[in-house]
Amino acid sequence: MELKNKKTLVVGLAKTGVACARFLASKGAEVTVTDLRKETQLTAQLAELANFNITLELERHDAETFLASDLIVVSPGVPMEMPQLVAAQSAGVEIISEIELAARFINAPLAAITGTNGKTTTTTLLGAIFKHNGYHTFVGGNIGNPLIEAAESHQIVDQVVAEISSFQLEWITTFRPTVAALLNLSEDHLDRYPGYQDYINAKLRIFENQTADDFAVLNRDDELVWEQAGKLSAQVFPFSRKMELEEGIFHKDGVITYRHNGHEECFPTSAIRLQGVHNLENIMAAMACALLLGCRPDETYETVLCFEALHHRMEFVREVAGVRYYEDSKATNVGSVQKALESFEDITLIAGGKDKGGSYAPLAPMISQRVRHLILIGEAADRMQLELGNLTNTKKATTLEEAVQLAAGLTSPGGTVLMSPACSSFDMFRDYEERAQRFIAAVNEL
Ligand code: UMA
Ligand code: ADP
Repeated sequence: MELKNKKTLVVGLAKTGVACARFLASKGAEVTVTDLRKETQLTAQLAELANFNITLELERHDAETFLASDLIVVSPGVPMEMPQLVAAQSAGVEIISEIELAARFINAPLAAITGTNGKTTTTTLLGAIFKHNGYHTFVGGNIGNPLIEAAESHQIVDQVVAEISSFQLEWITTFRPTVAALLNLSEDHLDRYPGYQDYINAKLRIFENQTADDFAVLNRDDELVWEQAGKLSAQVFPFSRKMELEEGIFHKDGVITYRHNGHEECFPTSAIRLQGVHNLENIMAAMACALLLGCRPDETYETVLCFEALHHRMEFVREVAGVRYYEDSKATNVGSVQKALESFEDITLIAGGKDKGGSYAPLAPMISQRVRHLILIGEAADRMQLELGNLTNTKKATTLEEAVQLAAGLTSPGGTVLMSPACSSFDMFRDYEERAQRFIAAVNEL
């Protein structure tokens, strides 16, 4: 792809925008960056671009600039239906996402991980497996560092592992992973998409440019995921916790078995540190990607055995007066909370936050069975109360600290206090990490 002297427009100036602007400028493109925020809110980003010749259009998105561009690169946080983008698309301007731009400049095999939950855990584990197998590995994407940094890097890269969100897939045209994994599907991001099917359709685009030379690693146990198997051009490689597979990777009687082209490898699970059935799925998906891309079984298994849970995903905080406190701040949708509730009994659940527009009703059976007290916080509290409030003893709290105090007073020894919000954090906190730290601090105060 030739970028020299091309009129390019980068929409959004946060992590993605900065990395894209830098990349495009270094390739000789004429770069304009536009963001709705003010200069004073963007000092850190602007400092990173100080050495580049870049035109800024801040506090606005000028339709004329969009129309006058040869190429527009869109940040994941920018909605597809923005009128300036729609007009530019109708006028025939090429519009791509950052992962599309990156993929055009990456020569190494690309393993791309998507799904509603488990992306970061699986991506991190897969990156660790490649590294332990001796590959120079770039790990990035939705996990935090833009994929374009893999293309920008002047170092050798043998394998690229990318966590991919639905937002990043919205503007792809040729993005083609050598191995693409779809971990699961459940409702999320309905504040961005008109309906659940639109969210699913965006996710499925990860397979759209694959051919029979590539692999699609699919969750055999997730009905919505498995429905796609017959529609894909890639070779389908299933993973399952529930059934034995002739071709694929599955868990049965404490052993993970990998079967591919008549070859079989077995890996006992008893010494694996990562707990929870959902993590078994993440492990199988990561192992499948690694082994399909040429990793050695021994090194792959060694990495899995050593791998510990990532922070803020069902993490144990402390035991106080016989009550165990867990924080699961990264559980920002119903699917992830469901897995957390499956992992404990006699639960006091602290949930709520910024509502993402989905239904909380799928949590009802687990709440009835396992949640003794439900404490609701944040903007979503009223809607959650309507949908779930008659199932168990339900209270509201105005702050997270108050919720922790309430939980401590209500929970009997032997019980578990779990913060697993089913919502994003932006109504009360900077991000899920700050929410986690505030919970930990409140528990430590007890
Ligand atoms: N902006 C505009 N106009 C708009 C909307 C936004 O100018 O109409 C500007 C904002 O003012 C802001 C910038 O765009 O300055 C924000 O861009 P961004 O939200 O794309 O932020 P980045 O820092 O570039 O982060 C993105 C991903 N963000 C989102 O998908 C919302 C990060 O995922 C990702 O780590 C990063 O790129 C690197 O690839 C975050 C995320 O929340 C963690 N992802 C969602 C999730 O995991 O659930 C999908
Ligand atoms: P993502 O990057 O997709 O958000 P994470 O690995 O960060 O995934 O985990 C986010 C939340 O989902 C955590 O609460 C975690 O316990 C839960 N989780 C992790 N893996 C799975 C899975 N395979 N299925 C359902 N929930 C999961």
